[in-house]
Amino acid sequence: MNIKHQTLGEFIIENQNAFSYSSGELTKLLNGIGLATKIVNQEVNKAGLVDLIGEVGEINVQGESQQKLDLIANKTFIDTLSKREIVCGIASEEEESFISINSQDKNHQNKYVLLIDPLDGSSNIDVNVSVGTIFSIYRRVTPVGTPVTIDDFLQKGRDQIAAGYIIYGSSTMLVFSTGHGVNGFTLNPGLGTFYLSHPNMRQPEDGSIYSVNDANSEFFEQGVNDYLSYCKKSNGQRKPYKARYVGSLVADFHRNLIKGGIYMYPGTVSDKNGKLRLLYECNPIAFLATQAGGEASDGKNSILDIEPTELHQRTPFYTGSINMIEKLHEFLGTK
Ligand code: P6P
Repeated sequence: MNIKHQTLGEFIIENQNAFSYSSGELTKLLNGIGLATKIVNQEVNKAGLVDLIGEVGEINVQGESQQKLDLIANKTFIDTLSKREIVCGIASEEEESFISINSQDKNHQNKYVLLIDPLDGSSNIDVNVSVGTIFSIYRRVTPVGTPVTIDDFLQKGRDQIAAGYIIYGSSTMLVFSTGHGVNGFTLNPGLGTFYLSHPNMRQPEDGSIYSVNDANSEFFEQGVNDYLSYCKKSNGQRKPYKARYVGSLVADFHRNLIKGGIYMYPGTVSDKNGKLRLLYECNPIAFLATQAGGEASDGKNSILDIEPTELHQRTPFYTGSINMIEKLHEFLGTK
């Protein structure tokens, strides 16, 4: 048993005074996310045994076919956090609009809003490849005591109070930051407890792994393809980089965070903003990347400085080791 590792609960209590706007609410919110994660983890781990794999037969707001586990994960996070009256609003990849959360006696007193991709990479579930949950937390900007509005969700990534992801992989890990570095917790499924297994995670400044769906390269701008050619070339100093692409952002990002590397989802001729969603995929991952000493850009500017205009807006997305991002920008002519 990991008795030497601090538990998630102990860690949160020990560090809650460092949280911006230190208040019990953020502590409750992070613990609520930990609880919802354990419930989703159980469903993901038994998906093949009960009729939980496969598609629902519905299309979500993104125009993507919904997996059964997408809906279960979405409902689990929304129900768990709504019942605890911790947040005043939730926006989800699986919901067309945001959800205002208030029980009569609370009168919209909660301070935080949550944005979430409940199960990213869910098309991988049927083939037992790692999937993940991604979350982003802001302090509301409209007056406490009033219902949340879209303005509470359309905030720049730099203003996040906290962000993180869960990776349901060979082990289940919760990785998050409250603006004071990045810490990773591994779930001991036998005990149902998260233990601090990766304290103060730092992304190596350099790496030799690139993650991209190469099949789309004929539609990439020239600078992206020039950078990919650079990655594949050996020269006197180095061998070609390794190509690693799981098809789950969380899995690719987690590996590159630990080993060093770059993840790319460029825009294309037909989809200039690419595929990934700014508010609940790119911003939280960008927050973690920068907190760990890495970088995240849209090819020109920091992801964290993009002024959002729509809940489900997309952006080209490049994140990883800071020297790899800089080299990419050289090829894009945006350095
Ligand atoms: P493609 C999953 O749908 C996702 O949003 C990311 O997790 C993943 O990196 C990407 O899309 C995969 O997209 O077009 O390469 O299959």
